[in-house]
Amino acid sequence: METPSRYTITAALPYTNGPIHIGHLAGVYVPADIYTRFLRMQGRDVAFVCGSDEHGVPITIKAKKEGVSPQDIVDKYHKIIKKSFEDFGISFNNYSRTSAEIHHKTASEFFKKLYDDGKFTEETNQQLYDAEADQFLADRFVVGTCPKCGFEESYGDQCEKCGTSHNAMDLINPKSAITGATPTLKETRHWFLPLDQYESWLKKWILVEHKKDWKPNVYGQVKSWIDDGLRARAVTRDLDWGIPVPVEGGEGKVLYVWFDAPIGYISSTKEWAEETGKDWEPYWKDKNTKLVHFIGKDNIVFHCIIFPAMLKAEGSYNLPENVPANEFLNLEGKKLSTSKNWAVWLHEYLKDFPGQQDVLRYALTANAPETKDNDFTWKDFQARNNNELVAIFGNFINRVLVLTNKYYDGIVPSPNEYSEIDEQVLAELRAYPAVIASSIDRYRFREAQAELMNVARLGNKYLADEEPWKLIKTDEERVKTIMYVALQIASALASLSEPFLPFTAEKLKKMLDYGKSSSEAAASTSDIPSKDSEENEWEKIGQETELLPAGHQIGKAELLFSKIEDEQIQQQLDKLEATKAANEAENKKAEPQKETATFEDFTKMDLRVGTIVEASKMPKTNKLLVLKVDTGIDVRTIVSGIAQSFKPEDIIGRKVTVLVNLAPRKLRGVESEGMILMTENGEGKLVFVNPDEEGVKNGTVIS
Ligand code: B3M
Ligand code: ZN
Repeated sequence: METPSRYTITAALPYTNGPIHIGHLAGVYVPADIYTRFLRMQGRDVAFVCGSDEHGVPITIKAKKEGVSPQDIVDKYHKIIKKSFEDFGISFNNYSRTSAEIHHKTASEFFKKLYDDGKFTEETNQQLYDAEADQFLADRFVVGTCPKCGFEESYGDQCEKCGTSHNAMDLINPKSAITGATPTLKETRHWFLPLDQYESWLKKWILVEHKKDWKPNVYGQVKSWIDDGLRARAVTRDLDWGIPVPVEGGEGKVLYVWFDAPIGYISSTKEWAEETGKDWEPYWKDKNTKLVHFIGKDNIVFHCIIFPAMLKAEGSYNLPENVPANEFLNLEGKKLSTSKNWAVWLHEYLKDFPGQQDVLRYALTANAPETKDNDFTWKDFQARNNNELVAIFGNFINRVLVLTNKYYDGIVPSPNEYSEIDEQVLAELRAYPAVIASSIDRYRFREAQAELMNVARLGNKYLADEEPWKLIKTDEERVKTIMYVALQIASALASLSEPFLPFTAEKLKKMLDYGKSSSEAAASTSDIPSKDSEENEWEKIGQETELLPAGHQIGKAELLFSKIEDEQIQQQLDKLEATKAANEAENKKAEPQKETATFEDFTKMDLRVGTIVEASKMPKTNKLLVLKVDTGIDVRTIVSGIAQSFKPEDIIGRKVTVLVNLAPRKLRGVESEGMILMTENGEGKLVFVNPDEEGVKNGTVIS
């Protein structure tokens, strides 16, 4: 495509069944935001849209589990997710939600159009059914073995292991995710999108036309699906949560979530257009608009095959120019998981690292899973901050600001003649905008950010080599030139860092009193592009012009970044360690039931409530406590193996359950006359029997 007249940038709509974590940010939202901010800085006309994906089975499952309605769940998480995006500077033009009326209408009309145009096939066939739950089993309501890779916990519509998308009936050994039952079959009628009819068109469109410009991981996946042969996909479901099927015979059915969700991009654009008095249609239909979908790799099939086939079937929409999907980010070597709580949640990060959004953005981009799965570790996060943001970027800026204020009361000095080094440094600086732009254009955000850091390195090295703080005593005129050059580099950094580190850029611009703030930039470019009429900061850096003229007054130095201490990192590692322990306890299976006891057996046991009145450690052991227990019948001695869980002084006065007629026995020479009933809490620690105690699970043995 020649230079597009406008861009429609979409970022995957997050499922609204939990908050978002670093994996979401790294895989989708930070790259999409870098791309968009960069385009806006070039004066381009951009619609950057997203919203909450509020339909689908995971949400109904979560609602069932919590005993609330699906609407309660999506209301709760929509708010949290939206706030996280705002907090991290993800600069959507609009963040909508698929429960919005405008979306229901748009998706419904889209379906109706395809239906009226005869683009669907209708089939009545047998589908998996859970009689106990009185529910058809599709998508995440059913798990079983993936027919392609053998993974035993594949979902009905997609295998998380190999990414294959399939029909629930394809699963081997299916089980209901609601009751665990083996499903029966029941007849039902649905509408299908006959993907097989789009196969040759998809082949040409992707495998020929986009062979060169799509990322190899995306192209490879798509090719393998097409090579395997495409089959018709049901686009309706027998569920009650979703968008009602708007045609005859559709009663009691809703649109498949993956049919309605991508249409959410269109509804979000419409909502934005309505709010800002724009026309949404050119953003989706004008041939000179570039449509780009940012997604994670598990969404490739939906954005590269199914949604394009839907758009093609409709007929009037553009197709994506590119789908720069990322691979996955792991956390400390393990797959991120919402259900296992193996994650760094954005709202929690901000509590622990207030104001440090850019540090996370930076670390995630530096490690972005662009070509392969990658690992986030807290040590690396600390190193990126301390060794790069603080030691290079922050250090350079601080020196420039402090020295300019100290030597010249904050007024940019007039330079004298440039030395060869000055010329060289300025020439290098001028080359960076094009280098960074070229990486961003090719969706190589890690590379782009590494080049940005090289600009800071250039400045840092220049000052370290020229040592103005020494020269000031002997050659004041030379120092003026050095500081002038350093101030130009600092200004360039303020602009070039904006797509990556928007909060830092804003702060730096304020400190230098330079350029447009990012919020101003976002506001001005949401109108008509202003390429010619307004100054393009990015381009300016690449030209000869000075960025900060002599005589310009700058402000005071403020710290851009601060060191992250070992203790802070240890705290995060401890948090993960606790999650690991909790998961292990959760996975511990209940012990099998013992042999049947008759009622007579049971009545033989004399259980009483007692109070511990004395407690002391049994000499020379670390497991046993000697207790005196008031049983109501008498005060007797009981030896109990609980010394590792309780201090004697803490349990005096505790009420306990006592088996009083257990045959006495001698332990280390002390006669024990009974037993105190104990159980374990969620962390495997002994506790006195009190089933209400935090973490005590069903099936925990009392002994
Ligand atoms: N909600 C899947 C996900 O969050 C899905 C994306 C929809 S994009 C139209 O991974
Ligand atoms: Zn699989």
